Amino acid sequence: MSLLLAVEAPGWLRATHALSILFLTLVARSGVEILSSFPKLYGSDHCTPGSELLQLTRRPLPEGRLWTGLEEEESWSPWLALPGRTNLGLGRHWHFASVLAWITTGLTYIVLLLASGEWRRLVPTSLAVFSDAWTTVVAYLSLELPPPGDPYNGAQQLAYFGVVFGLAPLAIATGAAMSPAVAGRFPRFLSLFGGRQRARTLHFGCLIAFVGFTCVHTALVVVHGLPEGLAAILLGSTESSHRDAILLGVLGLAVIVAVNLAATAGSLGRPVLVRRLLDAIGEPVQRLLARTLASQQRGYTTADISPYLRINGYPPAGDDYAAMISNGFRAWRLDVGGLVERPLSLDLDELRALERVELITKHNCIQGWSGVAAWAGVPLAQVLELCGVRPAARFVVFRALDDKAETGVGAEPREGRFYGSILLEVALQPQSILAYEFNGLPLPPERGAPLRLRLENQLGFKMVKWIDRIELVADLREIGRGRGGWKEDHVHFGSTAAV
Ligand SMILES: Nc1nc2c(c(=O)[nH]1)N[C@H]1C(S)=C(S)[C@@H](COP(=O)(O)O)O[C@H]1N2
Ligand SMILES: [Mo]
Repeated sequence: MSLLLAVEAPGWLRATHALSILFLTLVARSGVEILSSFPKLYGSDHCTPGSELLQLTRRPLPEGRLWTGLEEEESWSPWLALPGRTNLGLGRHWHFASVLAWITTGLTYIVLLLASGEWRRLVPTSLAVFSDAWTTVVAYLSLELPPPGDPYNGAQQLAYFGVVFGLAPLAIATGAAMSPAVAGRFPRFLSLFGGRQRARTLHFGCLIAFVGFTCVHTALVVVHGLPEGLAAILLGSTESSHRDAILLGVLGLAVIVAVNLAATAGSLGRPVLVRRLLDAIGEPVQRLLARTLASQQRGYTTADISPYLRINGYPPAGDDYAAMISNGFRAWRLDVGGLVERPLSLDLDELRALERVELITKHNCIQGWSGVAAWAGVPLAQVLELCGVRPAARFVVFRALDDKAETGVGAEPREGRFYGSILLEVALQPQSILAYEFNGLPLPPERGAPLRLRLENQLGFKMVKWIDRIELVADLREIGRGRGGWKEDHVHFGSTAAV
């Protein structure tokens, strides 16, 4: 009987192997949750409806009326997605926390692999590995066991090497490329993958490859002799007690299932608590990225503008907003207050008289869709300079005119005025603007007329539309439910959205 696993497996190798299985189940399931929010894959960053490469939804788009991206969201089962049932916010918290744990485990493994000389198991050192792999695959396909390797046969060595040094780094890189802060600061990195949507499609391909590898790998361990395989990878040697190995294997599986069940049930039952725990890991990383990676999007021209940019958020309902539209927003004013030296009240003409910035940039919605558009407006930094920010201020809060009790769609709770907040440092970045023009025309109502935020290193939900008031504050706890914004309060999005 040939052995699939090395006869001797050191403790650190067994521990990192076990932990990476656990973390990968969480990473994969929360990734599926994120996908459920926009279950469509594209080859181009325009995400033009109708040009999908793959669609995991049957629902047609609404026709003959204004529709929003949130109406494309699907609710998937908690047995598959973590946590399931349209919980993109919590799914993202799980994805980033478990991905950090998985990467830490993987790095530990690789460092020890290189330091211990065990890398020789994994890294092919001669071209003979290819012919050996071929012989091995032919043997498997003719339902025979290939001759034993030392410790692995060619096909095993290539597969393990490919997963550790090819697939895992690709999954991490394509994930990072989807971060608006990373893509905004390092546009060339995004081009490496042919854009955000190709990175996203590749990232999904990585999930399929991981699942495929896991199935084949497990099947081959069974074919080669499960008890011996388990003894080697759990207890360190094929000579170890097979009975103990099987018991430990069953126990390990039970732990993985229990952790997944607890993660799902906890997230659905106590979302605020779970979110707070996971935020302790994710939020500091997000803030660091948001502060240090200011967007430098520069490469786009009018030729890059998307034929159709999706919309999220329905315009304010009711007569007040309709009246504002019909009198050309002459009655509208932007109030700026809070921790400022000079409170301001500006109308549109006064805002237009300030410095004007024009941007052609890529918008990244938290759901996953993207698109390029041209924006014009006044740098937030200039408005903040006009009002004089007091030293105690740390956040900028933006109040909007839309009330979700009237405009909510899909899984959105039907309550509360929309608002958002950003770190003062993000507000001061050069591409953070208060936009009053979209693709060369005054902002249309559905885009946030008369004034909306553009923050090119953040996800779309941070870019509050229909703004009528800005406040500088030292602390977010007193505002709304105290989590930083309407999306943060009601659907558990993280309050900094650099990733
Ligand atoms: N006031 C308000 N602003 C909002 C929203 C909203 O619902 N209300 N949705 C946000 C989301 S999720 C996104 S992706 C962007 C979409 O901007 P767009 O409609 O111009 O594409 O607006 C953001 N700003
Ligand atoms: Mo969004």
